[in-house]
Amino acid sequence: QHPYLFKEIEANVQAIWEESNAFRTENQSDRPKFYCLEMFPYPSGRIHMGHVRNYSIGDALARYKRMRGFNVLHPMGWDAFGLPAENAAIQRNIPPRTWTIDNIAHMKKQLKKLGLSYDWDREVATCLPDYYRWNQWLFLQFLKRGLAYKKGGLLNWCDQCATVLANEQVEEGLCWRCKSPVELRSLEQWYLKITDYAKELHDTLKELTGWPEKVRTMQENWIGPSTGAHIDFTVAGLKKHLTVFTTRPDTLFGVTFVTIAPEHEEMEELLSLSPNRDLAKAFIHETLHKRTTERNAELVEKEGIDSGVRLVHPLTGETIPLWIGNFVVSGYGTGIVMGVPAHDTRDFEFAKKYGIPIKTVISDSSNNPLQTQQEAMTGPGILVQSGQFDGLKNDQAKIEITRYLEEKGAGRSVTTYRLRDWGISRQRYWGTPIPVLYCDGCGMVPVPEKDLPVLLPEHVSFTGKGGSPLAEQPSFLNVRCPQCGKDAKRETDTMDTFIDSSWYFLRFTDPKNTEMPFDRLKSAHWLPVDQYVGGVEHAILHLLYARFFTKVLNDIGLSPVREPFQSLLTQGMVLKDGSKMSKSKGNVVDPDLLIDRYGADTVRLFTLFSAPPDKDLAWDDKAVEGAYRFLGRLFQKSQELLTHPGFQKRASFTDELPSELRLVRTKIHETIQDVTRDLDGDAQMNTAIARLMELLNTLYSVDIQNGAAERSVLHEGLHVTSMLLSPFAPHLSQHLWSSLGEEGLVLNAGWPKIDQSALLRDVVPFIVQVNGKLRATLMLPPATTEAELKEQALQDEKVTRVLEGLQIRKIVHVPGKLLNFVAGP
Ligand code: ANZ
Ligand code: ZN
Repeated sequence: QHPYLFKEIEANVQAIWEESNAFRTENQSDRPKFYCLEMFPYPSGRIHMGHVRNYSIGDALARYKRMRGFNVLHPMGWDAFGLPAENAAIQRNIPPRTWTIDNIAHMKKQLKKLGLSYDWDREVATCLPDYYRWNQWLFLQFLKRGLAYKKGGLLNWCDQCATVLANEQVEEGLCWRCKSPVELRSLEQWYLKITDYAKELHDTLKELTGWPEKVRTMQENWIGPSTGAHIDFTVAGLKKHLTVFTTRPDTLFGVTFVTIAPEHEEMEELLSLSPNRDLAKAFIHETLHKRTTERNAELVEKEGIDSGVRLVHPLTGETIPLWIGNFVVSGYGTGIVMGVPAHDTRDFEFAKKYGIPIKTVISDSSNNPLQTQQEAMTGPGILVQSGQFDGLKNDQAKIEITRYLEEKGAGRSVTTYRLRDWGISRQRYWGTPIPVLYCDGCGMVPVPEKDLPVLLPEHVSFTGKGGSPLAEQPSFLNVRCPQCGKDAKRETDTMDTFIDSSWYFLRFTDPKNTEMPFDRLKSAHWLPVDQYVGGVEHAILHLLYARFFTKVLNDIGLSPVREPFQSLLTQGMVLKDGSKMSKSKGNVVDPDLLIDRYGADTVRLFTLFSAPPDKDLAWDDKAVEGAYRFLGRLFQKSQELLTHPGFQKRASFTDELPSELRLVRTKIHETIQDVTRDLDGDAQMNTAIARLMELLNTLYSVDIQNGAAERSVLHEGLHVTSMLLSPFAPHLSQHLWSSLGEEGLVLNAGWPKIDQSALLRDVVPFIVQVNGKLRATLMLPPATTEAELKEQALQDEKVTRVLEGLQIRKIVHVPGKLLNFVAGP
């Protein structure tokens, strides 16, 4: 018995990796590149099983590709800005920086204990000035190009987190982070113009064939394209028009009112000519107040008021009243909607409530124009009461009416997107300061590039009352205007931390650059990321922002590509007792304890073996034990060989092997073939590992006491196993590799070659029984006849021994399988 001393083995192997700088990646290489990336973690304090799974999958791919001859870039870093650090500061009086840096140190140790093959020389932490200065620099580039702007408006506000949230961060009216209800507040903040890229972000989704379909669909829905028309309504008495967005230009002749969002930018000017001004203003005030208290615009009862402003219908010249309505969303379309009560349910209810006329312009087969006085007719039909367009099918009318409007200059076809600009201001401390300042004389002034980084002050006090501590910090706040030299104030908002992760994959290609965020040539060598691995919870936000940044950086001439991630693997969740493993559910398994008890290889192997990477993984203590037992048995069998007095390094075969051993070799080489297929295809690591388990079972049938041939075959089997297993259980594999007499790292050994001649299954096992009891297994060609089989069987000593003194009475033969001697005295 040879106990599997995983602690010793893992410590030794990790020391070898460390000493030989095994995971360092050079930018220059004559091998093809492969960029393997896992989503970098937030340094919350400890690694959890979700991390372990994510990183075990990525590491297996990185190691596999490396063995297959690629120059692999496999970096790791820390998404290190964010709220928990500030909460820790408030609760425990530790500076956010200290808390974060300590956590990073601890988690890095944990990752190293897992034996992950990261090039730590490329480590980045986004909270350090050498990283975030480039956030600032990039922000200035966005600003120069009009892709960053400041705007006032109603924003999602989480009181608990005391910060603004992007729309993406509000889930069913609740804060994505703390789950408390989100309110609307009127604030000024900075935006990035992601909407400028909405079309491309949408249209190129279909080219991302290496992404899971479900992630592409989620992005598609998020960007939310909608085709229709912009139609202009002239404002009576003003030399201007209001533009509506509609998906139903075919209903244009049925417009009886137009509705504008209460917070619309043009409201002041419009109301200036309204006799209804005071009432309208009161309505607006009340509506916006209700929105903040009732929190969710969609849940509020539809209400409106006639603004008193009058518009002119672009085709009929009729006078159309402009209403202000609480149901019009200010950030969608143009924030102004044409009301067609006969054919839109919401408009119908609104018209009924306020006594607005209902005019039918589409008729279905029943041909009764009165029906729309009872309910809206939203289906297809033929145009009526629509002038020259009468009689057209409404689908055709969409095209014709839009074309006519285009000729008249009163409309055009458009595709709008649900996607809004990305609000990036956060009223928090632990983030990248937005590099602008405000001067009484010069207005908003960007911080000159040479003055970057705008450093986060180290010593700030946290009151816990919300609001940015930066605004309370005079040494930070007060500066001189770089343009006129007068007193000025810094911007105190910091950037959404999603900015940090929107370009970190580019920084990894050149992480120490002090002149630029990254070198163009280096990024051109490595991008796109060949394989990205991470949680599906990032399917929308992070991946969309990263795509957006990549496109902008490409337009700036920095990024070599327009799409950052060639292939995406979204791993499933780790479940325990049927629900997601999470602190709040109190069902977490601590990876440290597991590593201590079973070793890193077992933990990694379990997470990879128990489910395909993209499926949920149910925690199962028995399966952990199973992974552990497998590694122990592998170790045991190898020790049996290594301690045998006849053990030779690099055993080779005598030319003719007995048939059982030939079959073992077939299994060995089939395993190479199958594992390779599993990994090249859909990264089916679970089946790859299952095959290695089967192979070990076969190797256990080899009895090395029998002779040198057995020892040679076992040697080959273990040698191949040490290579095939090394992406999954790298420590034991490396240990085995060295024990079997190989030099250096198995990681650099290439991938095992298939011996085609071993693959030919020229013989199959035949079972020989005497009176139903197994006495021998003979390896013979499948077509062996009964007579040949009998002849072979009667030459086998194990069979003849039991037949001694007996008469053969009958022979049962199952062709290709079995021979049973029925014998008696
Ligand atoms: C007239 C009309 C007639 C409409 C009809 C529909 C049916 P999707 O498909 O989601 O893009 N709309 C436009 N902007 C809006 C806003 N900011 N807030 C609320 N509603 C808005 O929806 C587009 C339709 O939603 C548009 O087409 C407009 O109403 C409304 F029989 O215009 B429709
Ligand atoms: Zn100035």
